[in-house]
Amino acid sequence: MNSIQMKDCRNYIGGQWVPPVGGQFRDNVNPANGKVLGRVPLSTAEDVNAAVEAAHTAYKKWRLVPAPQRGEILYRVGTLLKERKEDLARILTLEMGKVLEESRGEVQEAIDMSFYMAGEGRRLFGQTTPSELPNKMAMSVRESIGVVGLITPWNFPIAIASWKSLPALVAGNTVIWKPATETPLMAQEFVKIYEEAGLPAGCVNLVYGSGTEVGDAMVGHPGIRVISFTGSTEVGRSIAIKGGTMLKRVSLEMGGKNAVLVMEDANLPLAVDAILWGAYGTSGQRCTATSRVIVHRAVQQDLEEMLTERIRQLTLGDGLAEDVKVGPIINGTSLDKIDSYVQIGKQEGARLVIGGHRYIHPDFPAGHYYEPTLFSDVTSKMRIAEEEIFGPVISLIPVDSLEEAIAVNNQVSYGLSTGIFTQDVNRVFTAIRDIDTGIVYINAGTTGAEIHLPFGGSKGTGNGHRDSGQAALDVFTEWKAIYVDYSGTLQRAQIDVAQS
Ligand code: UN1
Repeated sequence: MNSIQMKDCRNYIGGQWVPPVGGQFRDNVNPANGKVLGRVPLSTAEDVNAAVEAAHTAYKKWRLVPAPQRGEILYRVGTLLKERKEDLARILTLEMGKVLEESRGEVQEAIDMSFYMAGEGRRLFGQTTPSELPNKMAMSVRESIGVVGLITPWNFPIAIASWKSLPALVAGNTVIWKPATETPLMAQEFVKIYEEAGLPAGCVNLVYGSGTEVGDAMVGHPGIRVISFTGSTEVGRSIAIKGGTMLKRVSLEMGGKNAVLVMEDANLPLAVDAILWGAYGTSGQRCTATSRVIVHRAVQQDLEEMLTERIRQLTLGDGLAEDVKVGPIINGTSLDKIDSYVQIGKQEGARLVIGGHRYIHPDFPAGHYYEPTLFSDVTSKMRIAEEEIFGPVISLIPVDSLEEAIAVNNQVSYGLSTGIFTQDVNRVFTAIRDIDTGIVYINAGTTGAEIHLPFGGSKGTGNGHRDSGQAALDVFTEWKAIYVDYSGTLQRAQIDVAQS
């Protein structure tokens, strides 16, 4: 049963597509209809060891390739992604479930990131600064670090992989990538593009498998200097602990409990559009999903009615169908978790306005669907207002002022993204100052980050690093400070400096 089959994905190590040493696989299932798309390797530490060895060999040369030339390869990656955008988007929907329009948007995110990081090949700016001594020059440069480990989630299988792999590579590192077991095809296609773009063998190595086996082996491998992880706070914390004892750089992007704040002067139709998109796009399976709506009591009823009316019109189904607005949930475990939170919400006394059940699709009974769900009269202490659900569930929390709205927004243990709807410029700037999340939107929902800005958050969401944007280079480079003394004498810093 475990012998290699046609539709099996393979690891990519040192430029070769190879089956996992232990020969174990599991099915890759389309969440929209339960159909098996192929199999994904369940690799072991042995595969990780081989990948690290290949990455080390490749690193010796790759670090010396001039960054503008590394950037050229990334530019070709962007061009190939662009040419194949439609095919890639279809594969993405097939194995992950998000609706086609969103899949296209996600592939576009990887295209944007490729061109952006290709340009970094000609920047990678350091600083020059005067020395305190005469005839001496001082500067700092970004240096590559070595072999880096990337652990990426299924909800944005190519965008997040692009946020991490492209800056790592342009900076001269080599990569071991463990994608989520739910989205192996997307990883395979992305790596094929790296291969075709001319990336030398061993610069990107793909090792499929579980977090407990492959992820753990990566974190524990002394040859991997950086771990960049996106996933749950629970797993992120354990990576930080283990990586920390080995003095690794660990960059974590974890959960969210994002809110849209709707003030009494808000443009309500606009807020409704944004909330629906933020909450039910990707079926709520985004770190940035809108999961709380903190609403001024004066407009609570209007907002609730407008949302309910629009939720009724949402079509659930296979994301490949153009009329479908809400796709499936990734798997049965996630579906159970979402439903258990809905039960908790009811027990806690929240008022279920609409939704609240699994949806059995008449054409796809084996698919995993959950009705877009809205709770109202939620209080900020309820678990549904505090914990990440990662599904299509919104909690409406009434408040009486901007100050209270911001306090409720900030009281959760996460800090990723917040949107606020108000027409008042004074409130806008107060909100920008006092909201404690890493991303703030004014008159827009909680999703829609662009790749050239830092992505990430505070508290339980992150540990101070950022994906994407210039900030991503900080994860994958080491600063080197360089002093060039051309005085021909011993000049002692701090001592041989003329005092005034
Ligand atoms: C995520 O949910 O993990 O801003 C990433 C957004 C997307 C990225 C989301 N551009 O919603």
